[in-house]
Order: sequence, then C-alpha cells, then structure tokens
Amino acid sequence: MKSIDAQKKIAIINDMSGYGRCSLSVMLPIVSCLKAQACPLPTAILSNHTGFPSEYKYDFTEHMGPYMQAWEQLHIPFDGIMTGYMNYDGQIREAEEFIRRFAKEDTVIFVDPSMADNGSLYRGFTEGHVKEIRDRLVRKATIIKPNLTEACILTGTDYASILATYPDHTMRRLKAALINMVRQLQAMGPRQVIITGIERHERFMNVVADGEEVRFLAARKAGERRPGTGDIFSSIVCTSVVSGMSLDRAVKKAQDFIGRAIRVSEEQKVPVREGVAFELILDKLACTTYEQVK
Ligand code: PXL
Repeated sequence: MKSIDAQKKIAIINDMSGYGRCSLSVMLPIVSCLKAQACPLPTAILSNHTGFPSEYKYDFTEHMGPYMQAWEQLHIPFDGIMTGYMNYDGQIREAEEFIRRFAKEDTVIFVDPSMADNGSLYRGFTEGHVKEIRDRLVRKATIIKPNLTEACILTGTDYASILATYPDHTMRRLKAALINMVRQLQAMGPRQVIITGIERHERFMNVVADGEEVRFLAARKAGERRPGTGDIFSSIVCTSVVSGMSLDRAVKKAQDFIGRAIRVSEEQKVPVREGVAFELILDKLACTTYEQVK
C-alpha cells in the first residue's frame, strides 16, 4: 500500500443540519465511505433542515475566515473543494476566497448552485444571490451541478419554454435546449456540467457534459423526491472524480445509489422530510477498495 498521503482530501463547504439527513450530515459519511478524507468547513449550524416547520440556526459566516486562515497554516493540499447551499450574505464570498487560497492546478472544484427548484428560487433567495453564485463560484468551478431550474436561471432560459418541449416524445427539442444550456454554462468556465432532475415518462434524466461530449443518462424513477439526495449525489460524483473515475461513470454510480436509497426509504416508511435512509445501504457504496480508488 502506498503512503497515506496518496489518500484524497476534500474540503466540504456546507451547513451542518443536525436532523433530516442533508448537507454535512450526509456528505461526511458518503465521502468517508468512498475512502477520501472529508474536511468540513461549516457555513451555518442548524438543528434541522428548513423543510421542517421550524429550526434553530446559527450563522457561522464570520468564523469562516479565521477557520480557513488556520487551515492555511497547515498547508493542506486539497484534491477537491465542494460548495453547496448558502443562505447567509457573505458566505459566497468566503467560498470564493477559499477557492482562491486552496485550489491547486488540478483541484476538482465542484459547485452545486443549490438555490432553486420546480421553476423558482428558494424562499428568501434573490437575483443578487444568483449573480453572486454565477460570478463568484460557477465561473471558478471545474464541475457544476445545477438542477433544471437552476440551469435555466443561470443561463436566463425560460423554464416554461423547457416544459413546453415535453409533449414531444422524441425529446429532440428538449435535448437541443439542454445542450444549448450546457454550452452556455461551459462558456462561463466549468468544463464539466451535470444538469439533474429532468423528469420524463416516469424516468429521471441527468445531462452529463464533459468538454465536447454530452450524454443523457436516464434512470427509472424510484419514488418521491426527498431532501438531501442532491448532497449525496454531489458527494459521490465529486469523490469518485477526484479518485480518477470518469464523470459519466461517477454520475451513474450516484444515480444508482440514490435510486436504491429512495427505494429502501419507502420500504422502511421513512417520512419524506427525513430524507433517505442511506445508512442502511452505505456498505453497497463502498464496493471499491482504497487501492482501486487511488
Ligand atoms: O440539501 C440542501 C439543504 C442544505 N441545507 C439546508 C437545507 C437544505 C434543503 O432544504 O434546508 C439547511
């Protein structure tokens, strides 16, 4: 076995929601299970995610600077940097600063814009937030993972015009519109773009673009949408790519795992707002050895 320094290190900039299975609570075990070292930089501490009737929140933004300053003294060579949900002013700037300080030439910078779904921005999110995400994070990313709504917002595409292509069963117009958005997003900086959550004919489709190549990866719809699945998806894809897997294999692996996790959660009658009971199948994810992922 090679020296432990060969083990990949991934910085995860996200909130810590204590209950409901999202953000750091799910990202840490997934990244660890894939045998990379997960290094969290919290943006906020919450008792639970915002899909419950109430929560306690503690904004961690002002601590992000001194926290990363301390890491800088340690000269940590991050192989991956992930960013996700940000809901306090200044966090996007801190994440941008983190990338500026810690990204090496070959660091995978994975940005989940995490700001909208089902055709509209999340409650409390503004056009100003969109601009900041686009200018400070998307432009610096190597991989971005917007859902369909976020891809539309980032490119100024009318969401309704995408839905208007749905009656065409050949999906020719839908695919052309998606490729058009992918090219616009790539023109902003990231070479790799994944557009998630396109629901068609009881199937879930993800668009995966790696440079010139664009693929449409479909999976059978496993059940109702649940919180935290985007964070699990990002963690699997980012860690797998950092470990040398191709982007489309990584997306297939993530799609597969999330499909199983949703099915097991339905079988176990886990309430939707409590996310997916990924713990029950986590051992299925760890099918590769440390030697293989290196
Ligand atoms: O999974 C995204 C997410 C992250 N963090 C918080 C959330 C959500 C989604 O609702 O509420 C606090």
